[in-house]
Amino acid sequence: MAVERTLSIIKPDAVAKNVIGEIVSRFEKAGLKVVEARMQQLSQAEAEGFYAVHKERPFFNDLVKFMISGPVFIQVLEGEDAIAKNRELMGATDPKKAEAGTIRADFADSIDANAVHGSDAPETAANEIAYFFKK
Ligand code: IDP
Repeated sequence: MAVERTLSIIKPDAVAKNVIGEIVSRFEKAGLKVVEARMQQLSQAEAEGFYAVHKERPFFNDLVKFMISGPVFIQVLEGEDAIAKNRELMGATDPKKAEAGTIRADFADSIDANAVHGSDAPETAANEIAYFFKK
């Protein structure tokens, strides 16, 4: 297994619930290391740009509105198989379908307000990390 980096965002619903620490702790216990992090209020343009791949989807406007509804906690996680490991810890997009014990099963209220984002593949991870953490 290769050491990878992936982008994780703790979304406004989870930040508002005051569970940043609990979520980060799950990453750390699974062997993922936080190598970059910051709290940020996204602008509309930043949220639209980040989710540009979904711009034709019917939920796009609501997704952007939700992502700018409060601050988010953006991190780069590093570790063996980090991309898949993070997705596993997150659980399914729809918390009703997420496995028990996953972040979304435990902290998310709905498919719209689903607590976390995580990159889904090496190429998107590289692009998403560069989007928020410009070197
Ligand atoms: P992911 O976050 O699990 O990778 P994606 O399919 O990339 O899921 O979708 C991005 C985000 O868009 C989801 O996390 C969720 O907040 C929102 N989303 C996806 N599908 C729907 C839907 O059918 N209705 C409302 N929101 C959705």
